[in-house]
Formats: sequence, structure tokens, C-alpha cells
Amino acid sequence: MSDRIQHKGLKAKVMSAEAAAAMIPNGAVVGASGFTGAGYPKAVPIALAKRAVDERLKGKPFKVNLLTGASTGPELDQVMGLTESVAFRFPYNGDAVMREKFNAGVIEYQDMHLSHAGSLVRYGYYGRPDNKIDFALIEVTKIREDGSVIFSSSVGANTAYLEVADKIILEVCEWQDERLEGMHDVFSVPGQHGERGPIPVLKADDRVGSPYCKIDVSKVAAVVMSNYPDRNAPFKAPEADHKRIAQHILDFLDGEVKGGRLPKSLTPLQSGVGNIANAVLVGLNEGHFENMTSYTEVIQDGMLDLLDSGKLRIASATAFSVSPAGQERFNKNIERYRKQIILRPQDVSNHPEVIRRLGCIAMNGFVEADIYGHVNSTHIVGKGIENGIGGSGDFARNSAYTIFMSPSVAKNGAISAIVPFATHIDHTEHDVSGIVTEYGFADLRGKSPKQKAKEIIEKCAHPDYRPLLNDYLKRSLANPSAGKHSPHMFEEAFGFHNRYLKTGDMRPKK
Ligand code: 0RQ
Repeated sequence: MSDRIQHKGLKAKVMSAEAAAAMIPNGAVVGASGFTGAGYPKAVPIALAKRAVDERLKGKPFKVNLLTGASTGPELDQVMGLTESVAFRFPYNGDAVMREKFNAGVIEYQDMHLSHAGSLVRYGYYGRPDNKIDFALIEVTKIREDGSVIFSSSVGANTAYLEVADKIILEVCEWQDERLEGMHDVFSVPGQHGERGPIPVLKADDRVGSPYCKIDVSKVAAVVMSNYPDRNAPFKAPEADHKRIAQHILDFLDGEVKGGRLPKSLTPLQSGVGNIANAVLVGLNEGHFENMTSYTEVIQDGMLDLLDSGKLRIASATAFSVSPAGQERFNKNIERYRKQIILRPQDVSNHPEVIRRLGCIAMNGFVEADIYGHVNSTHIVGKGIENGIGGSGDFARNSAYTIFMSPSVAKNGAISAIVPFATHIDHTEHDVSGIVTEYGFADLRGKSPKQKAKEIIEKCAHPDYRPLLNDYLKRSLANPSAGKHSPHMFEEAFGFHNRYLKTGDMRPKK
């Protein structure tokens, strides 16, 4: 028997993944661990997906409502998506199969700010009429003698699910390094409004909770051993456009330091996921900022580089999102990283109170931005959902600097990332301080909508689209029925999108 289960009573609860999955009934609400491909349960979801297929072969329906921290990996979202064993998914997804099911109308999905997830679940909006959920299904690295657990490579919404679930299934993952112990900082934000005290994180490196999470041992229905690795994709080496985007951001931050608005160590950095975000971190490592800190959601390879070079002092997040090579490096240097990395619940890592206090610099990717600075992070051509808002809204609304970045075009130039009117708005102009493409950095601070439009078109739009956007703006300004503050001609505002839907290209045929 594994020495990772030190609680005698819970040792007796060890069973196969299939036996644990058999406890979960059709229609159950399951709150699972997992955030950006890290720390999600694997053995039980695979068994659960198989069970869903078996039940259906017997002519019985089988679907659960699946809540997680954020995106997970193939052993959870992909298998449950492929078998259509999910009725409702919340609050974020990055899996292509699951995405297809949302966009085909087969699985219902609510995309939500990640800081809100725990609170909303504690209030019972995703559970049964008694405000509880049926199961918490949580990956841990270890169960301690007193029954408290050590989480694995993410914390996410684990604390909320463990609190409100009737029953708990723990997956003890032996692939996860036991030396993660000491990296977590478990602090529970109480559920009831009006009873909440401050979150005492005053600096990115403050620890305010406990390395362990106490659980109600009597609720544990099953303990399952597993040995599956987290599945994180390798990062691409930064492409030329990504490097240009990173350089524009570095130049902007440099200007802020020179202007006396930022210290040389900057303020805590929040960096989104993906290749562009990683390229910015690579750029920061080559730049001259020193002694930086980060208050973010995910630790990715570029952040390990910054910790290794000593440029970054501390990284606070809720999960890892490292490549397989990054994972190897992490395991090799885990003793050092433990002093520099703090993993918090997502309702602390993403909490507006803390982000506002720290004055973070938020840098996230976008799908499209319009000429007045409204940003769409989630919907492709206004219709299908890509991933979700994730933590971008938590950070965008509350950071001192909110920067959105993307290549100026997608799909070989057929789609412009800068459009007259965004077809879905996740972040309004009030929350956006800068928009960046490979062409430049549009600084939107202190500008009216019309001034923003000129800046965005001139600095960010691709040359193929700049004349079209200028033409739209010019005619809107001259049109008496288009309004004078942020003029729009509604009959043309979605002209780029309509053209794309008709011809497969936002550019008019020559
Ligand atoms: O599609 O993979 O088929 O080629 O979207 O785009 O350019 O590779 O950039 O990986 O940084 O993703 C906004 C989606 C950008 C991401 C988004 C297509 C493009 C490609 C990916 P392909 P890129 P990225 C912290 C913060 C919201 C959540 C967030 C995101 C694919 O940054 O999900 O910020 N953000 N979380 O071709 C059609 C457009 C497009 C487009 C891009 N205008 N039209 N397709 N694409 N723009 C993390 C968490 O919260 C967990």
C-alpha cells in the first residue's frame, strides 16, 4: 500500500477507479480539481466515461454536470466530451472536443470569471436545491495522518468543491512529486456576502493560509490510486510576430519606468496562457527589469526561466501550465522553486481585491478588438466559443495596467483582429489600457473613443485592413445618424464579419 495515504481510515477506502465511478449516479453534479491541464483527476473520469457508454448501451441515460477550476486535460474533458457524458460544463474549457460539443449545442457551457467560480458554487447555483453538489473529485499528492490533503499541481476551486460536496473521491496521484508539499497556500474565502473579511495578501509573496487542506473525512467515499501524468502541450519557440508583440510591451513598460509611473521591478505581472504570453516572458528575461514579482494564474515555462535567471523573485499562481521539458526542469529544481512559488485557490489568485491592491500588470491574448477598444476574448466571428474568459476579466477589470495582445490577423490574413465593432464583448473600453499587435502598441489611456479609434487603427491594424477601418471611421464621423461620441453605422458595423461568413475573407474581393 502506498505511503502516500497516511490516514488509517482512508486507507480502507482505497478501491479501483471503476468502483469509485460506479458510485456516481446519472445527473450528479461533480466538482473536479484541475486548472490549465494541471492537477485534474484522470483515472476516475476515464472510468466514468466508460460507464456512461455502458449505461447507454443498456438504454439508460448517463450524464453528469461537470464543474472544474478551469481547463483540464484529455483524461477528463476529452473523454467526457467524446462520450457526451456531460450535460453542463462550468467555468472554463480549453479542450477541442468539448468545444466542438458546446458549439454543436450538445453540451451546455457557462463561461465564468474564474474568481467567481468558488463563491457561486458555495451559493448553490450549480448544485441541487439544498445548495450542495454531489461529489468533489479531487487529485491530491498525499493524504496526511490527520486526513488533511496536499493538493497536486493546481489548487483551482478545490476548496469550494470539498466544502459543498456531499461525498468526496480523492485520486492520489503518484506521478505528482511529493515535494510539492509546502508550495500550496490554502485560504478559504467564506461564502456568505456580508461575512467576508479582507484577504490579507498585501504583497505577491505573502502566505496567508495553510500548506494543507483540511477535509471532512467522513464525507470521503473513495480513494483511488493513479499514476497518470498531467498533460501539458509543449510551447512553440516564439515566432517573429510574437517577438515583435513582446518587444512593443517591453518598450511600453520601459517608458512607464522612465516616466516614473512604475518602479524598475515593475508591479506584479499577470500573464495569460499561450505562445504569445510565453514570448513576453521570454522577452522580459532578456530585458533589464530586475527583482520582479508575479501575481498570476498559471506558471508557465517562461516564468521558470525568469525564476532561474533571478529576474523574478516570486511567482504566485493557482496552477502550473508547463511543457514536458518545463516539468522536468521543475522536478529537478523543486526545492528551490518551493521557496519562490505559491499556489493559491483561484478565488484568491484571481481576487479583484488583491489584484487592485497590488496594481498588477495584466497581459492577455484576445480574439478581436474593435476600433473603440472593446475586446472579445472568447468568440470566433461572434458565434462559436473558443475557450472562455478565464481569469482575463478578473485581471482586466482590476489591474493597474491592462494590456491585450494578438497578431493583427488570423487564418492567413482572412480575419482581422481589429474590427469596426466586436461581435462579443468580454472587456469594455473602460478596462483596457493598451492593445498590441506585431505592428505596434495602442496606448488608450487618457483618450476619448474617437481618439482611441485613431490610435488603434494606426498602431495595431494590419496594412490590408487599415484603409478599410479608416474609411469606416471617416464615414461614421461624417454620418449624422451615427452618433458623435463613438460613432457607428449599424448597417455596416459587422460588415467585416458578414463578408467573412459569405466569402471566407474579411477583405473585399479585388
Ligand atoms: O486557431 O489554433 O486553429 O490556429 O484562435 O489563437 O493566435 O494562437 O493565440 O493561443 O494566445 O489564443 C484569445 C484564444 C488567443 C486566448 C485566445 C484563432 C487562431 C488560433 C488561438 P488555431 P493564437 P493564443 C489566463 C487568461 C481567453 C482566456 C484568457 C484565450 C486560436 O488567449 O483563450 O485570457 N483567452 N485567459 O487562429 C478567428 C479571430 C481569431 C481566431 C485567434 N479573430 N478569428 N480565429 N483565432 N483570433 C488563462 C486562464 O484563464 C485559464
